[in-house]
Amino acid sequence: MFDLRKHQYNYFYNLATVVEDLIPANICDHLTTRINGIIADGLVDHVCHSSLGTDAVSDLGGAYNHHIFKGEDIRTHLPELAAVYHAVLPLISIITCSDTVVSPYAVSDINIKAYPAGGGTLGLHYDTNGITVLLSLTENTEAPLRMQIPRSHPSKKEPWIEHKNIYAKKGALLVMQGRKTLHDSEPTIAEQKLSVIMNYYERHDTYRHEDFDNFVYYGIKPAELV
Ligand SMILES: O=C(O)CCC(=O)C(=O)O
Ligand SMILES: [Fe+2]
Repeated sequence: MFDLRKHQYNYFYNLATVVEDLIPANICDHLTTRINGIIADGLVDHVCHSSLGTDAVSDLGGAYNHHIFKGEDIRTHLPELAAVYHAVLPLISIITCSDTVVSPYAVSDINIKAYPAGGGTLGLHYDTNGITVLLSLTENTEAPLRMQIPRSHPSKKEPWIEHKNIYAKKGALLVMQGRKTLHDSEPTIAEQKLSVIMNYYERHDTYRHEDFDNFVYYGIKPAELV
């Protein structure tokens, strides 16, 4: 049974929780086949750059190598994923105990990052949006999402970082406080990894740095924050 308290605890204390078996495996496989057809037809961009990040976009300048489906690509080719994005909003709202809203940014509201086998990756960064939700379409034994969770306690002299690796489970939904945890996607070796990224905000806070989308989608180096 769905254990709301467990998800709220994990979301707040561990900065992420995973709701398993949200979408049946055969539906994920069907979506994967269509996604790979769209990539093979050259209809979506390949993001491939490294060392461009700055503090302005909360990025540490790692390597990026994945195909990207932007908001419009999803609405054109995979409209059912846009429906999922809207349909799970109440679930996200109760897990995060927040007045969750869908993103007002049409390029980045819902994306797919398709990491190819043999080096598909995403550099170390914080997310700009308050609530990040990842729907995994593949089951992976490699290329985990690597999270750094900042910890501190009055009984300890220094704060410390806890490292956590989360491997993609087909059909699972990960709900994460992406602004509070540095994270990346470890390079793939032999497997493809497909993440559907759904960005949500809280009603009172829909901030997004204006250079961020040019950086992540088009590899344009952002200006420093002044
Ligand atoms: O695909 C992943 O595991 C991570 C994706 C991510 O961090 C992002 O899109 O901001
Ligand atoms: Fe992220």
